[in-house]
Amino acid sequence: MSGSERGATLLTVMMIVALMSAVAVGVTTRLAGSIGLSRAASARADIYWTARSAVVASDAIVSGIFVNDTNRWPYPQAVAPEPMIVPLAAGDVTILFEDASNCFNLNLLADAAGGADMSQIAAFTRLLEGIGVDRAQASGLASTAADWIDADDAALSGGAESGWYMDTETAHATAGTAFVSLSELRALRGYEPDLIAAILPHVCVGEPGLAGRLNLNTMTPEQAVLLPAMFSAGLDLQTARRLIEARPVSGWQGVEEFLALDEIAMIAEDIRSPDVLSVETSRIRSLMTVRIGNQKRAFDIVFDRQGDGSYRPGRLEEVQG
Ligand SMILES: [Ca+2]
Repeated sequence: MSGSERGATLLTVMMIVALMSAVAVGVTTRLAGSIGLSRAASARADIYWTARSAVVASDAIVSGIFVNDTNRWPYPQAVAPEPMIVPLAAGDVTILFEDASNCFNLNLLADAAGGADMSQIAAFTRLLEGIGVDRAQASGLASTAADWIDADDAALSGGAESGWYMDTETAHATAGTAFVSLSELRALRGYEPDLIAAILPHVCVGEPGLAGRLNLNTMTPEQAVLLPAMFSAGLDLQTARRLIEARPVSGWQGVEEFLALDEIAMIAEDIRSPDVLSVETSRIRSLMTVRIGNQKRAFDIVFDRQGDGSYRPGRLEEVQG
């Protein structure tokens, strides 16, 4: 795609947001008048419909442009300037794209048949240890998360199944199926608010069975905890952090270059999982902030890269606080 074509696509996308939003807002305003909705309720509806428009626009950008590029972050400013601000009649919407590849997909804790995946549970345990949870507790928390989505009713060692939750104040069952939202973590045994806050920057709810890959070139030192967790138990956190901090300015040209580093090459091959590494993007997050009148709300949607290189949108979620 040429530069002028990209510019045209971007313009189209901005038109989509502005037009769809104008139509939606027109509808809710009329609706509000006819059924007596308050002005505040009407603004809330306008914000929601504007966010939906922004999703359509984000999808158009991600599927129409990103796929045709090299898929290396950052994308050229002409394709996805950041942030992209679309003015609206009564406010504006800001769209910001981020590489969201660097996370542990909680839905890998159970396989396609609904069975708990012990190697992924071990990986999640290492991740929890990496953020400061002690080993015994980390193992139980990882099992608890696997029990939440696995198909059976038998609790893993240290885990918890419906029987345990039924006895709690807000009796509920485990999901028994893949996580739909990270907000579900609040319902899990032992997942206290402080712990969830520490975990959230490192986990994601990806498509079940879709093993997203880490992007070595966008990984921050804080995210380096994902390397001992997902790539190799033989790599310690301090070394992982140091390697990310010492990354070449223009990034590693390929995974091979990273694997050839002394600290990595010395790790036995049978305890390495190079398949989780990449220098490309596998997830893109679109953060959409909608401002209408004096109300402002933020939403996000994540696009997961499929085997054929295309990106599939996940679920629109409101970003809290
Ligand atoms: Ca279970």
